[in-house]
Amino acid sequence: MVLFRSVTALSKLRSRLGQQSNLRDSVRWLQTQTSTDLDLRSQLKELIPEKQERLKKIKAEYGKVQLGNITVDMVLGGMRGMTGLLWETSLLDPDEGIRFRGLSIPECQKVLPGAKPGGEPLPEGLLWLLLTGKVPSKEQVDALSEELRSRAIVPDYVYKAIDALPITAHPMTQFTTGVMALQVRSEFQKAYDEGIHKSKYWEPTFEDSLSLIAQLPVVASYVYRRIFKDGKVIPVDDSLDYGANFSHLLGFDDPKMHELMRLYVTIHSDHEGGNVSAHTGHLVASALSDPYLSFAAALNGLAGPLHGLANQEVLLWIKSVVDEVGENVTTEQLKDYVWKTLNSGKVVPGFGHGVLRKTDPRYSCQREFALKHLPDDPLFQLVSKLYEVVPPILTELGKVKNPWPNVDAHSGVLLNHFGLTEARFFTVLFGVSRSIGIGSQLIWDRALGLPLERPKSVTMESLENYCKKAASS
Ligand code: CMX
Repeated sequence: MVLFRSVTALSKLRSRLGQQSNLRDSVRWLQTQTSTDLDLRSQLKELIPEKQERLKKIKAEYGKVQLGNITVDMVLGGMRGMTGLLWETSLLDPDEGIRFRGLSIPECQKVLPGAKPGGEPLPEGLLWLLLTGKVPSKEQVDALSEELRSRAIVPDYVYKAIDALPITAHPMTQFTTGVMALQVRSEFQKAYDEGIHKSKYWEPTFEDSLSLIAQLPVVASYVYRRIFKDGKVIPVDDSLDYGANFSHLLGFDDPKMHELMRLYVTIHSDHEGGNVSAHTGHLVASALSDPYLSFAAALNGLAGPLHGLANQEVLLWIKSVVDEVGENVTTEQLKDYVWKTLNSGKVVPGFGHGVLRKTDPRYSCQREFALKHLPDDPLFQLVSKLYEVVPPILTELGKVKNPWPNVDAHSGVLLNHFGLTEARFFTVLFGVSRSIGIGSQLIWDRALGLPLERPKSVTMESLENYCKKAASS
């Protein structure tokens, strides 16, 4: 990569020399381009020792401080409310929603560079923020865009592995197969085989994570075009940023769709560490599985209907409402449809959350986007109506802890509006986005030397015996 960066800088210099007569300017420009300011890896190298010291101090000074009590309900209830993971890149507040390195979504929209001033944040900027904790400049983001484009090369055997699956295989199955095939070139695995010292684990993890993030839009688009567009593949456009390029690779070049994709990838990137996909990636990586293996595992968790597949389920559910009742559905008809769904033993997709207790700000910012760009879209209007109809019904059930909509309640109708109508593909978009959060955290996992995860489990018998003993003493 160092070689690549020098070659890229030199070729840029050559083209600048072609454009400009002032050699001194060009040399000065080259100096700024190769400076560590624009290089994410160099930035991380500076930050890591400080964080390692901080973690050591926390362990030494506060190692015995209790973070809460574990109850039987928690053990039997999917570990809800049990703090058990260190996750640096983001933190979820039940009422406020997600904060990426301390910044809420509206704050990120304000401070992260867009393609144009005031535009939606560029996902590369978020990647920089998640990795370093610092808001990048536009120049830093542009340098990272270029680096990601240079890494967006997918070997032929990856396509062949996908092609071996029937076209009817779910897009997530095809996508994860592609990720597993990408693993063949893992730098981490190679370095480990060659006996790398553990203090350097983060370096090949960085290489793998960045390459993975760069390659995923290419693999995802291949899957999309293979299934839905007669296999005609579109090449990467060197003039476009990460989000716009992803949209372009899929076949959508409306500037509004580019903006949507930037926003989509940014808000789906990370949601602290305990959700199924993030936790799975972190768990698998704790065995020193490389980022490809870990991320493929994470994707398999994301593919479940209670997690990432919900964005597919929401659009299919909304379309089933339209098919059965029509677009101009009344509030009463909608209520009946929600009850019908619940009475048939299903969940209402896009509502509820394991941690959030208010409307998901990822939902709210997508609503803002819709109000700005597609206020008259009939499916958007239906989504708005659902906001009024569903929460009171879920509240009436008496058991739902959060009746409000989550991120998945909104994303599908936005994509559908711009022509990406194939709901079965949506979770793949979620997957591409998640690589930014999970990939960033995996680098820190290795930089901080986080250990193998191995919580204790109990049998029902041992749990009963423990509780009886506790009650009698
Ligand atoms: N529709 C119907 N019932 C719901 C519900 C919904 N949207 N949300 C929660 N419930 C039910 C649960 O199924 C559970 O019922 P049982 O006790 O009969 O099993 C009960 O209410 C209590 O659940 P909870 O504590 O409020 O929620 P959980 O933490 O167990 O589950 C979630 C969270 C997201 C799985 C759940 O709200 C759900 O199934 N929502 C619909 C699917 C969805 O939108 N998932 C996407 C979440 C965001 C993401 O990860 O991408």
